[in-house]
Amino acid sequence: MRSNLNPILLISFALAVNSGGDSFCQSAPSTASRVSPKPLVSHIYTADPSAHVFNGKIYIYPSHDIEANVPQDDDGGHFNMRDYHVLSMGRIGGKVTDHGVALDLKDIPWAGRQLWAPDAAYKNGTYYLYFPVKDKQDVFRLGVATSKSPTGPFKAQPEPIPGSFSIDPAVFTDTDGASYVYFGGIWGGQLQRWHTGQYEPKGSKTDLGKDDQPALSAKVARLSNDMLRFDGPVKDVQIVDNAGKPLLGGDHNRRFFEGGWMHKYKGRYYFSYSTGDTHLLAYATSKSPVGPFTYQGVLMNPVTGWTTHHSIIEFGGKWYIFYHDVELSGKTHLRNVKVRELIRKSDGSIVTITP
Ligand code: FUB
Repeated sequence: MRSNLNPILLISFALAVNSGGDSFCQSAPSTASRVSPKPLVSHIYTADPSAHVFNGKIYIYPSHDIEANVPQDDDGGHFNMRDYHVLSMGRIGGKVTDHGVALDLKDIPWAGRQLWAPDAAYKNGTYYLYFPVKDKQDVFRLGVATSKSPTGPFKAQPEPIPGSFSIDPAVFTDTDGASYVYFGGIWGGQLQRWHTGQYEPKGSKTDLGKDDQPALSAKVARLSNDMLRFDGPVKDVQIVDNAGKPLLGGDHNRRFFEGGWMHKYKGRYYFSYSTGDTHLLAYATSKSPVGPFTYQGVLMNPVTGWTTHHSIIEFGGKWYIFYHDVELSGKTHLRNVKVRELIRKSDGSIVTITP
């Protein structure tokens, strides 16, 4: 994630028509509805919405954007968020409730600054809030906090998740009960600083590698039974093209940048993500939750604002995408969350949304 100001981006891109790997039968999706929904709330700025259905109700775990008057820099220093609020709604289009502060930076013993995009999960009577924040050495780590309520307040664990790094955790629980956390983000998300397996404090965008070499991958780790640790090694979320070749670092229209999300539809695993500097939400599919994933196409064209970040849920027999733009503020670090229906073709491929 970086700091460019709020362009309204019109970017042309190629939609993949796949014939190999995990592929769809139908041709590239057409463009979905052009009717733009309204922000879900306007009394605070919210972004990076991770939505879940708990007990028949929709809960949204967003970032809480604030004007912290931090100058923009290339590492996203102006995204200087300090707490999380949880939103809920009984139905799409219904009243949205803000449940207030669910976790505050000051109550995370190891945290330094910048509470970025969170996610949540539920297991055995406990709700888990996963979050990225820079530690006191200014290195992004993933933390976890727990509550007996989906709206918190959440109590943070005293230390980050051991072996965690970078940003944007997204937790997916499979139909067999196994939970996985997908994470990572390049540039301001520091993923490139871990390309040797150790943290390189002077790491920069040059560590992204060469344009003709495989792109940096998002990461995935299985979660332990208590949901508080990684259970096993951190693995690459490899994304390949329809010939089975890894996407390259120079393929900015298709390669992973940040904001990963996993959902399952008719037995197939859909890994979706932001392409960052090309401002697309793209997706890739696999027969396994840990991939490799075959690139399929674009979920959503660029929104207003530099960042684009989303989640996908099923509710009441329909599928929805939660995302953000900057309709309320016009500023790239003061965002607002929205929701709209996600339309699929009969083969499971997703119709591209143009916001
Ligand atoms: O909200 C801060 C960062 O902006 C998130 O972690 C990224 O995904 C981007 O949306």
